[in-house]
Amino acid sequence: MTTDRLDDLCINTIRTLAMDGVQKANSGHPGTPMAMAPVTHVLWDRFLHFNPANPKWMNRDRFVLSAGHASMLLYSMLHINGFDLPLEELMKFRQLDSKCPGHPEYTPHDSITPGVETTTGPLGQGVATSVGMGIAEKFLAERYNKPGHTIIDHKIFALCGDGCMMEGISSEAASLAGHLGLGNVVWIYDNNNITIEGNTALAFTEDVATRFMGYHWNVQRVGDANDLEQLDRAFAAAIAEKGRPSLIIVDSHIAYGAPSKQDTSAAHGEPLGEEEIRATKKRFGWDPDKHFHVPDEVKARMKAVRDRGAKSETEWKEKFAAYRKAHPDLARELEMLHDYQLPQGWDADIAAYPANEKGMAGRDTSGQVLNAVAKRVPWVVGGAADLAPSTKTRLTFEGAGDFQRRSPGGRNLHFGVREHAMGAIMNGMALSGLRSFGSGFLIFSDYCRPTLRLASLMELPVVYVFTHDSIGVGEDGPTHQPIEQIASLRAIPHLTVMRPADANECAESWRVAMEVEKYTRGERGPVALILSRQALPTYDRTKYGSAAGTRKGAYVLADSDGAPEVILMATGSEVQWCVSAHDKLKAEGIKSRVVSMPSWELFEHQSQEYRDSVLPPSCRARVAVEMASTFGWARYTGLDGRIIARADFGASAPLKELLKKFGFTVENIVAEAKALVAQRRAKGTAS
Ligand SMILES: Cc1ncc(C[n+]2csc(CCOP(=O)(O)OP(=O)(O)O)c2C)c(N)n1
Repeated sequence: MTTDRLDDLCINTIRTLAMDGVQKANSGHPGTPMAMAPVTHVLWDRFLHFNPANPKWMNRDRFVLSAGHASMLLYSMLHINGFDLPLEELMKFRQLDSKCPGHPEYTPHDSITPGVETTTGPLGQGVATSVGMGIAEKFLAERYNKPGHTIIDHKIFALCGDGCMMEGISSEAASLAGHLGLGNVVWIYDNNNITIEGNTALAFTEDVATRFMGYHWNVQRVGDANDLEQLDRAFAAAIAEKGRPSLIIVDSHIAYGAPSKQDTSAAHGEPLGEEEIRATKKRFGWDPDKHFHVPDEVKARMKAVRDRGAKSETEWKEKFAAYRKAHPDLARELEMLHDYQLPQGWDADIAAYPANEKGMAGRDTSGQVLNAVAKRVPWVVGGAADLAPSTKTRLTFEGAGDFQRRSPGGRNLHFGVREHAMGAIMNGMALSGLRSFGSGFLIFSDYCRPTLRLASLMELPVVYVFTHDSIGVGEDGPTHQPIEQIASLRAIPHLTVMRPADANECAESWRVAMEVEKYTRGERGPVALILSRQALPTYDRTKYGSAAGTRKGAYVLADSDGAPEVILMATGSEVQWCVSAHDKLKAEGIKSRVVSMPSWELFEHQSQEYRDSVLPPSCRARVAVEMASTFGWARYTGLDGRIIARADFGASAPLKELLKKFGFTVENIVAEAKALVAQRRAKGTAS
């Protein structure tokens, strides 16, 4: 058989599997897999280095399907290339517990689809994530390759459509990738002119090629998605380009081959229909009565692909064995980071902060702790969206340096004013084993929300440092004063939100951030540190509860003899007012308890017994204080409690005035607590 014929068979297998999968599920997106089948086939068959038997091979090339709706394309590719994804799974496309969910889903545990590199579906995320993978590859190659030992040299390919191109995040990420000269990143743009509402003429007439040239990308165009030789040349040229990322614009026809649905938006997201599928299969020389048909020649090829993959990895393993001999410590590091492990003693330099009434701003402590950790964990890499001087995230120890085109071993990444891409890039870096962090003002966490959500869905260990955490920013006014952000972050599953009250809680929060699975019963996921701009007193821990309580999410900081009559609970900068209120109440003969609650999520992971010991159910007089949205606090105050928080936006004024106006004062906390205690006493209940 000629290679041409085998190519055709593979391509049409991909197309027909996609048609059949979508038809059987009665939902999904057949058009793009049919159009892009030749493109992905040429890439995977001739250029991509992978081993289907080990989808986690460290130096594999990455393929990211940014157009996640075209998931049947990826599943078909994985199947015909010998991954552990049997046809039965493709037949269960979009069904409960199938390995072929509606959009590609990644988890670190390999539990869903072997070979899927990242979760995609929200358009633009995949391409932006690929830039993070590109940065990681450059960083790892720079740090770990040594003369005569090239251990890391993989490439990252991402396939996107008009939708990804329209989303702003692709512009942010492409701009940074161009600036950094990421020659290891190749995006393939499926230029089929069709989106859901119809032709792109409706809303997308920009010149994409010119735009990417402006970003300093190497831009090529393939005028026909079915021209395998043109595709071959374009991939070869993109791979040969070392100093710039590459964009290959491929003109294609959605639902290629479907007699009445080709080039229509109907083919984007609906099954083609039985009759149309029969007619299309006939055109491809397929038996229209056969479903999920994989010709024998394509099956036979699977073995060849498996053998090729095994050989690639074996050769690499031999290289790695020689590397291990020459550089045992570096080899160990690489293995460790690949498994998300941390080196022994990684937290040894984290300081214990002595009591200090004047204290430190949360962001300052965080900067110190981050530096202490990053110095000992060489694969901690990150930065800020142009706010490092404010978020205090700069790594300042000797040799930390900037990550730039000519210094890809630098640990400080300048994301630029691009919060959204920052989040996706952090995800891509984490997917390649780096411990990435990113930072910005809490108010702009909204700009990272989609990426934070994906990190949570994928349980990626990324750390967000959000500073300027409340109306405490004062004069900047309501545009910069977060209100609903903390509550909305708390609403994201698998995201651990931490708002420390003092320097030692902050140090503990970083410990949690680096090893979150230890404190969440094995659950990984991102951590968002919510930090103050203003100084917070450092508590005398011989007098107050131990800061180790931070790891449990909430703990008793200050207490009274005997059962409390009222509980004062707060997070972050508000805890200090509760402590002052506690002292005042004591002087008036009222027994109160102060509960510091740096993390609701961690608290919810504790046993009922522990939670009841901190917040005894019998004590219903409870006051919660947080300079943010009231939303959610009733969970802990109950119907009888009081919430001192904001149900509206802030205002532009000096902080002192705002605190008074909005009731964030010790006097107000005392007054609310006394009112509750008075009610209980009047009713004759102890608490
Ligand atoms: C952020 C985001 N917005 C909207 C959607 C819904 N959506 C899915 S596919 C699509 C159109 C994409 O068009 P294109 O990228 O050209 O894909 P094609 O039609 O070629 O398959 C839209 C709007 C989404 N998945 N993500």
